[in-house]
Amino acid sequence: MADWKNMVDIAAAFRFPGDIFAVKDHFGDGHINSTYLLTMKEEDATLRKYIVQRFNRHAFPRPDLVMDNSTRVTRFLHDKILHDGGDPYRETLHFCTAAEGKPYAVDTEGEYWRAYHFIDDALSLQLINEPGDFYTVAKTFALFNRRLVDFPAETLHETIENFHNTPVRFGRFVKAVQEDKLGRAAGCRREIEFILEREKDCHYLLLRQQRGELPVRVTHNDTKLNNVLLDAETGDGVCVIDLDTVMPGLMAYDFGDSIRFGASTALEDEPDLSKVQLSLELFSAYTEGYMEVLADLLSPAEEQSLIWGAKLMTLEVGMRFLTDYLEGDVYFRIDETRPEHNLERSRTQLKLVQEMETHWAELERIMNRCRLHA
Ligand code: ADP
Ligand code: GN1
Ligand code: MG
Repeated sequence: MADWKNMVDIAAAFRFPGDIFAVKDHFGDGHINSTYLLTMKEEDATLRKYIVQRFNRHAFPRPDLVMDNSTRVTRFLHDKILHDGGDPYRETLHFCTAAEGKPYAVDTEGEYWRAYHFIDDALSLQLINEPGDFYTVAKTFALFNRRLVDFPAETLHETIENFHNTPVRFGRFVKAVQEDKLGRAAGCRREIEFILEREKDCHYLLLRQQRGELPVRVTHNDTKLNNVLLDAETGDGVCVIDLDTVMPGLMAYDFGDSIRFGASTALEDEPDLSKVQLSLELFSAYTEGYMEVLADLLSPAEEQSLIWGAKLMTLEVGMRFLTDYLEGDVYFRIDETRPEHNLERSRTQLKLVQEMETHWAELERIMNRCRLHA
């Protein structure tokens, strides 16, 4: 494996004690960075695991700023968790330091790497089988937002510009359709039309933020189900991971992205659309857990924005997958045996948008019920 040699240098750069015992590549299911599980054998034969990641520089032009955000946020969380009587080494990430105390190392090819301690006896899910697990995931993400409520959001760097600026994402999509570099647009006319018909919707959240109706908070911005670790034995929420996009944002982004991914009855890239539905049961489980932790903190306008968050985060990612398909799969990693992977991903998202529109009144009813019970 080409990366093994690389891993020797990385282990040395982070001064991990011991010798490399095992390297597992393609660890996790992320679409952007490259994740490895590294096991070191220490002098006394102890095996210690680390998560090692190489930054995708196309997505993250300034890894140093990403790490500045991540280290400040995790230090802040560390103190909060201690204060709450929790175990900070289990409930938040701990980054390893390299030369000059930096939380990243740069290899000879100019690639940026970072590493953190592996959290034992925990797992992340790709699909929900038990609604109770989704309720737990909701509480874990909501607690993350809650603990960061007094972190000064304005001091965080924007690690990816306009990350959840849906109108900007729409503009890039339109450009990709017009350029149609690979001649793929003819094969996805229906999907393109579906998105174009929703141009006005793209402005919903931003407009309310600009009018001062929605506060800017510290948000995670990538609240996929698999970015929460659950205790392998008890199923309790353990830790929110994947902090690269922690930035100033709206609560609706985090609530919305969780629903987008986790309240679906199928995987994000399920090719058989008849299997893809919005589960009202899962929506309800998430909303219940979320409201239990955050209801007293949200303004009425924020509360009202949450369902819109679900629709817009889903439309936005659907648009981004389709943009990438039209541009030749330059952003999201695809399975090489699936040339239409990004198109298939886009289709599941658009199907979910449609389902949300159809069930809008029910979603509102569930939201109101959960708020009253919280
Ligand atoms: P990606 O950018 O690839 O999504 P993540 O940071 O989400 O990277 O990590 C990928 C997977 O690795 C996670 O879904 C989780 O299962 C596992 N993982 C990540 N960090 C840890 C950790 N500190 N301890 C244990 N497992 C982890
Ligand atoms: C990417 O890195 P990962 O797989 O957690 C993407 C998110 C998308 C998601 C779709 C930095 O997340 O914005 O919502 O794929 N991350 C980045 O699954 O673009
Ligand atoms: Mg992840």
